[in-house]
Amino acid sequence: MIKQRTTEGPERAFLVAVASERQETLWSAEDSLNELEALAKTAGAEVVGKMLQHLRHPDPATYLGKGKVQELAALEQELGFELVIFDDELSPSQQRNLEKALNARVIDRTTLILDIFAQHARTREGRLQVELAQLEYRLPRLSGRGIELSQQAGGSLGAAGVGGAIGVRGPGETRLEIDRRRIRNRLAELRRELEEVREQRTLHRRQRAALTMPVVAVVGYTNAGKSTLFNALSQADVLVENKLFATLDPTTRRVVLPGNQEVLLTDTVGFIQRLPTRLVAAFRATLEEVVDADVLLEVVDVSHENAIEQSETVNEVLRELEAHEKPRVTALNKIDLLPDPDRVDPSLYPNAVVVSALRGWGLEALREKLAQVVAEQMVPLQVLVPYARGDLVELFHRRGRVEQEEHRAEGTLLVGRLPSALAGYYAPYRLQQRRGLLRVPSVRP
Ligand SMILES: Nc1nc2c(ncn2[C@@H]2O[C@H](COP(=O)(O)OP(=O)(O)OP(=O)(O)O)[C@@H](O)[C@H]2O)c(=O)[nH]1
Ligand SMILES: [Mg+2]
Repeated sequence: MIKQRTTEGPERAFLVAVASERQETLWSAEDSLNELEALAKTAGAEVVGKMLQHLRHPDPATYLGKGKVQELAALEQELGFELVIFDDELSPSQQRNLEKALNARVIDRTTLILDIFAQHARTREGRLQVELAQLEYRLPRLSGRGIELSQQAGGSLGAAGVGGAIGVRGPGETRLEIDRRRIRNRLAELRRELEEVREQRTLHRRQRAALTMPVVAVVGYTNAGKSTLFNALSQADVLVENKLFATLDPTTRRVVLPGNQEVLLTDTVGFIQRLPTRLVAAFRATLEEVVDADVLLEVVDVSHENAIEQSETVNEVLRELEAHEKPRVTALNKIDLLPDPDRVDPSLYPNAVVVSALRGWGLEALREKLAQVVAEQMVPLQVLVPYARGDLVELFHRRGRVEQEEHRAEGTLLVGRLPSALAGYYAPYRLQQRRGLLRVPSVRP
């Protein structure tokens, strides 16, 4: 039986992790458990205790060893928690067995992350994606326990996931009381709707591509300060919170970099370790912003004790998305929190600049670095534009980077770099370089 929530206020949660010998990631079980605590608090729980067991392998039936399960049941009597969160993915049978042995509801890391996503999804696409991911995750876990689940879901789920119990909130209308057949139907419907949204998005992106503005995607671990930096660079007003996954839906703004280079800056959802691939897939549309970007701006919270693990996790996710080879600028953020900022070694990261997004430190250097890396993505061009085509001179200034400009008798000489997509417009006015001298081509329009 699943215990109903008896009191208002935060759910009391107990956290559990197993440190197995076969360490798959570079994260230690302790650090991961601490992160789980931050996640649980973000979801609105009050964490009343944590437990870490060292095991060769997690127990296939109960995840924890039998003795530890008993210990946990005793702690439950003592501390009175109603929720146990495991820092791993539990199999459906492990979850069932644990719920039998305990009075409390049992959820795993993935369910918790999905719950936070559900709370933070704002756009239609975000909501669809979260619901899809939740249902896909729940479907195999439904077998034989439909009745229990409908009791659990009854009444505790408010609209838009507000006020529900952790792990069973959802942004859509779908609730656990519906049976598996209805879930399957809903899944098909969601996929269809998402496909529609995706088509619109592709269209939107094509229109954007026609603007030929380079796209810079802000990426990084959750809570690294991406939205704060995004706001500082774009004077935008994106929700900034000391919470994990405050941002779920991508936001895009036009930003003018030094040298008048315009770019589209996109704020994105944060990454986290052990985000199941399935989940990453559900957020494909959101992450397409990353896949599509010309340049990545990675934000690293250098004040975090796991800054290296976090940055490596970001690399892993980028690799999964096949975006890890894109040109990258790194913002080593929250430098204001370090007692000894000089100890940060920017040479460890690609094109790194030390900043404090919150205090506005280092932003000019970062903008310069971004302009430089964006410019490297452009083709070098030397043109002599007749005075009648002032629009092309203006376009070069707006979209490209002018390194030299001279007003000659025949027109305006421009030397610089331009997105390759625009180079065609200047084909009639191109100059070739010979023996270091600029020469007007013999064939003129
Ligand atoms: N001290 C300090 N705090 C910062 C800095 N940058 C961001 N923060 C704080 O870090 C927290 C997270 O910032 P966000 O900008 O929401 O981080 P994010 O990377 O967008 O997080 P998600 O969207 O949740 O993945 C907030 O409390 C910010 O105020 C900084 O340079 N210095
Ligand atoms: Mg954010």
